[in-house]
Amino acid sequence: MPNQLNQLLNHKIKTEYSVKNNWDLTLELNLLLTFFSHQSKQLPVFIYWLENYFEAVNLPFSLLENCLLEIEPKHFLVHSDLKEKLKVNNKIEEIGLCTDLHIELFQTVEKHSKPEYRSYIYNDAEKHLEFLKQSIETDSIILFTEYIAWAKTMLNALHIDTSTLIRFLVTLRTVFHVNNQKKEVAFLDRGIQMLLDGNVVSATSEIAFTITEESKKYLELLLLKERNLAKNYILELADGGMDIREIFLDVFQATQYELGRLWELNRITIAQEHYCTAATQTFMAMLTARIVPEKLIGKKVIATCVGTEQHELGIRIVNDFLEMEGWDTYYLGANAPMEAIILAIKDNQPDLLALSVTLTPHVKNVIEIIQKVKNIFPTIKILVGGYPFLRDNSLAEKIGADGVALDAKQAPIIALKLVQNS
Ligand code: B12
Repeated sequence: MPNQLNQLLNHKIKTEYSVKNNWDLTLELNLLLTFFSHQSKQLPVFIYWLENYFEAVNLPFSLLENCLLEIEPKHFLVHSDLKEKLKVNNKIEEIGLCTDLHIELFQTVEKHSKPEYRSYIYNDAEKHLEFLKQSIETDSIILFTEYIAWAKTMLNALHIDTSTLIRFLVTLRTVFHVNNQKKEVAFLDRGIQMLLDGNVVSATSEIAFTITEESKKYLELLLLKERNLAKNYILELADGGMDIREIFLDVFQATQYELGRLWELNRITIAQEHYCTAATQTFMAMLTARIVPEKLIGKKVIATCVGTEQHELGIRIVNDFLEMEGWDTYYLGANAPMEAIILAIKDNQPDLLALSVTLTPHVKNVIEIIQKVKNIFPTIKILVGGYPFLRDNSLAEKIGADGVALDAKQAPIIALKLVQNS
């Protein structure tokens, strides 16, 4: 019966709406019929969930009702008022509500029996909502769809089907719909439609155009646990005349991107990534010691990550490149609280503040720091960079930064322009 219903639905969608559809609602229809036959308390809320699914892809819900009536005339879908049940009063409640609704509807079909099931679902809801809210706050659908593509890639690599993700996004939509949160609904719809259209791959899972012969060889040695050979290879490159900047970007950065890709595709373990990253950090320090800085240009920079951001290699390379160009640098690294950054500015009086962020939810920390710094130190220029800025090229301007650079090669050029113009 669910198969028959699914076929009929798909046929109608194709013929009556000529919509490109990759729907397979067999599982959901099965659930609907089970809820019907047991007259379970989940039935009204599940019907509402299904309405949300249809609305997300711009199809009338009556389509399902008609198909159902055609196959089994006794069925009749009743609307019910769910406003009280799904009303959200605050952020924490929102995550819990999405989690509980999803579990209430899908625990049986997703076949999770582990006691940690709720915490898995809660963590996923928390992550999805963090990325969603930050993308909305910066009005950046690109950041959200890129996140969805990333989540899909990660799940598929763990052999979890895309439909599981779609189902969860519909649950979130259901909660936001009841609470009349239109932006959230609109962003979720874009994500759901994109997944149903297929051909979704995250930018970080594609082989980076930056990959080089040297980075391939270097990574190969590290993955073979040949740390010493990898070190010797780097020394060979440096002694052979390869510019340190080139080694940083064409070997280290390219390798880091490739490591991320392999981790995302579940082809290397977290330990392998940590091992390789740690080795690279050591070799970077080894090369930094060889840098003979240019004559100081009389400009000072504070370079730092924001909030709980742990990805620090990017800003460290930027800092080293600025130093090579004669900047006086004060580097804070990862995990820098806003108060510490403000204090460092008071102490050092820099011309430039360079802020790095990798995870989209941390963009809010950049916004907060920019606002605070502009308020207290109006003459300091702020340069930003990192993954969200690579994806959305209007983001830096939107959040009030003075400049953005896509990599460490661009950074000194843009940094100098900013402080010279001031
Ligand atoms: C190493 C690594 C880690 C290490 C970081 C160690 C360290 N000390 O830095 C550890 C293990 C801590 C880590 C943790 C996590 N990571 Co991680 N990590 C990476 C990895 C593999 C490499 C990062 C790196 O070193 N890049 C190399 C540098 C040189 O490149 P870059 O940062 O882009 O910097 C350049 C430019 O962006 C620019 N730039 C950067 N900052 C700035 C600032 C300024 C001012 C300017 C001008 C320019 C600029 O210039 C830089 C130099 O050219 C990336 C993969 C990737 N694609 O980056 C994943 C990656 C970033 N991590 C990822 C994830 C998911 C996580 C975790 C959430 C995982 C988890 N479940 O816990 C946590 C989050 C931790 C946190 N709170 O920050 C995802 C993010 C996906 C997404 N869509 O958001 C990625 C993309 C992996 C993947 N492919 O899935 N990670």
